[in-house]
Amino acid sequence: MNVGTPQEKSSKGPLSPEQLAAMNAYWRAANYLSVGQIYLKDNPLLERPLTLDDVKPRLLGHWGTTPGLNFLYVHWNRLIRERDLDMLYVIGPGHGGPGLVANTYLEGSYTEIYPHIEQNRDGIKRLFRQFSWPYGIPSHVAPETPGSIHEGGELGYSLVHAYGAAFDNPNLIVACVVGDGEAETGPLATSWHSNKFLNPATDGAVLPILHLNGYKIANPTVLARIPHAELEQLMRGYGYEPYTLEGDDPETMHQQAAAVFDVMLDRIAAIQKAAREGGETERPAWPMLIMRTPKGWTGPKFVDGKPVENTWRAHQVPFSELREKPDHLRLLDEWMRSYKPEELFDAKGAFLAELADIAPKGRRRMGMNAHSNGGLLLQPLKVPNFRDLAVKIEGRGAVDVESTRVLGQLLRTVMIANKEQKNFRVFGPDETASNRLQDVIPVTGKAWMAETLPVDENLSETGRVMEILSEHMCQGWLEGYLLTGRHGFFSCYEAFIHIIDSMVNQHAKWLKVTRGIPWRKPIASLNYLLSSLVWRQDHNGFSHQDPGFIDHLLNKKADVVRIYLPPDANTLLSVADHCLRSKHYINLIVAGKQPAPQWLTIDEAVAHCTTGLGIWKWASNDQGNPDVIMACCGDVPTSEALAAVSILRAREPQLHIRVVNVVDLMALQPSSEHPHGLADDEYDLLFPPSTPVVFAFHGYPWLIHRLTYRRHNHDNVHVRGYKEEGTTTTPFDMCVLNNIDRYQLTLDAYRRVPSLAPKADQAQQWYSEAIQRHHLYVAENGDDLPEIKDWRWPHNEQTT
Ligand SMILES: Cc1ncc(C[n+]2csc(CCOP(=O)(O)OP(=O)(O)O)c2C)c(N)n1
Ligand SMILES: [Mg+2]
Repeated sequence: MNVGTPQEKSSKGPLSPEQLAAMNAYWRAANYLSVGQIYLKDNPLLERPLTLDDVKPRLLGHWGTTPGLNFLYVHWNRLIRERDLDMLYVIGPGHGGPGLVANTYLEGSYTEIYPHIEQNRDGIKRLFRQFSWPYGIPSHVAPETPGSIHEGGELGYSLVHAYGAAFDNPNLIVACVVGDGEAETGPLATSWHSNKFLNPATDGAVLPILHLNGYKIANPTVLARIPHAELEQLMRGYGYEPYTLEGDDPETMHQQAAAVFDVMLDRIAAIQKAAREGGETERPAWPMLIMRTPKGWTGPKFVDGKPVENTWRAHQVPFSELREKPDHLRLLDEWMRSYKPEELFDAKGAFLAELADIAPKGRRRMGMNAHSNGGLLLQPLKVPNFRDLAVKIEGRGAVDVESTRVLGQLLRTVMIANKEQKNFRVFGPDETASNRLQDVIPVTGKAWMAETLPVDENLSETGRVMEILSEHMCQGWLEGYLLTGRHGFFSCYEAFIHIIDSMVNQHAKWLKVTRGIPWRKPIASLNYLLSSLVWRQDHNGFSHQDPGFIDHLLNKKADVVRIYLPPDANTLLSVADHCLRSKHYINLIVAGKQPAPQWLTIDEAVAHCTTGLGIWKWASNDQGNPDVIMACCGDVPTSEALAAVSILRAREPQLHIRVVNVVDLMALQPSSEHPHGLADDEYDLLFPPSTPVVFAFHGYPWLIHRLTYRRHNHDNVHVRGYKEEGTTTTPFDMCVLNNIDRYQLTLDAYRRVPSLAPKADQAQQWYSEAIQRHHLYVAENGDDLPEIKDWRWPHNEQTT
């Protein structure tokens, strides 16, 4: 069905003349306030002719997208009031920030949150001045913008965020504007498929609006330059029922918009009713709108003889040479007066009461919707006692366990415990089982609204495990879910998490900024498990080897990121328990899925994770006075370091060796740099000044230097890690290729400990022979030497 095609242009429609006039006036007010924010620092009501003194010295902002966003806002307001809707507004072209600021001001939310932006002349002046002003507010929708869950600067994520917000919010409607340029991005192009995962019975609705204003910054958009029928087919192919709204005459457009939205909202209500009351289980074709309106609608048509409205020239500030060209000042004056501010604001500058009255009230205002401030709705996650799942330790390293499988059992108990409150989901790009978290799946199954075949397993319309082969989708859904006050967990292959590097940047910014905004309440942490790690890509090889996400995350603000490398299942349980309960962080857990030796009892694990790093006394023989410290971080490096310790202890029984394991990477930093950082005196007790440190690290070695460069003993720290030598080979050969193997670590000790210096040449010889033996065996047998594969920690005492 197609409502409001251009052929049907008529000023008749569902709006009464009074309603139409009020809505159009409201829209004019929003447009007026948007232009004012971009251009003015004074004379906010144009009570005197504009002068250059009224104009900001630097003109920053984006006009082109804004009138379309404002148009929709006033229509959402009508629908919210008439249908008592719980509605969230997500805008993809986040550079339309002035529009959302203007609208939240007009509806009163802005002044309620920021009382100094009063509803009068002074308030409007401040509203204008603060925009894109040093220490004012950003030009895009941002954490500061009421009603936004979206840091709108980086395009591509609106629709996936909208779906994330809608999951498990059956009464919510998320109106989502997708920029036609934004629609060209990979993440957005995939986001349409979210409708295969949205259950009309138990989730809310997403109402996508493709804002086809025809242009990006400097180019036409692809979707605006394909035949309309092809675009509709594309949307149908994505599983939507497309509607179209096209035109530029305001009054006609208001009527047509009201008509089409009534139809679309009725359609959504019918879909939900059929699913909720009629037991309909077929995937519905949800309505979506193609809105073809001019870029920079109602703005200047020509500037300096060139067309601006309905072209890419309207994208940012349509004209900016006000100081050089007197004509530009006149243009601005005319443009702003075309909205007739004297008919919109009273003598004191307050928005006219009869216009303000058409906005929704209280929490129904989109600027005040509680879902947009998810911390307000956050219920603590129920995390059952992880100690019940502890791996029993009968001898250090005596049993091999797939650590992440144990984590899967914890996630299973969490899924069960929170099934009723429906606020926990697990996300993964088709890797939940591959990462050995499969025990969580059967609790609810995996979300799936598309077709099923008998061969399928565990697919369910009410599944709470979300799997789609798009890291962007997993990340975006989870962000939307968290930002609206729920909890989640994302597991991913280590190498491919880089796909969402940029998305996590934006989320980290959101967390950083919202920490400083008192009205934004903390949300649940974004929890990652990276598994299928660099060291154990036996069957995949180089393409699957990259531990660099740790480095990426480490650049973020210390009060936002936490990075953990638990060396075994019990430490993983303790770390995961902590992360799941935490708020407002990005927690990165790096843990292997392959069978690996288990080291700590659950009590030891909890104690170790609490400090973040510590001496493993059972592996050390330093008696408080080490000759060398064998440090390790990560499961495979920990095993190699311990194997090196066993070699050293056999060869050099007099040597005092201390083993330090690091779980919480941030503990290595000085306490001045990170809240988890160990105080210098405590650090010096672990790593006494002038004691050589041989450090085996999971990731790129220079990262450890970066973290410890200010520590007293830094000159003595010698790090081994991944140095980009990857291939399809045996697990131990990967270590050898990157010089993090037990033989190399042993040799490093010989080279660095003064008392061993006389034996260094001899050790070098021993090393060469060992490596040669390894190479020959691997080449011949395609597997590691038995002494490597079957190695066990030899200094076992009985532990329970
Ligand atoms: C991922 C990303 N790439 C590039 C940009 C730079 N950029 C800002 S606005 C814009 C054009 C957006 O066009 P569209 O989505 O059509 O928005 P609108 O026309 O509504 O302004 C671009 C390329 C960006 N913000 N994000
Ligand atoms: Mg556009």
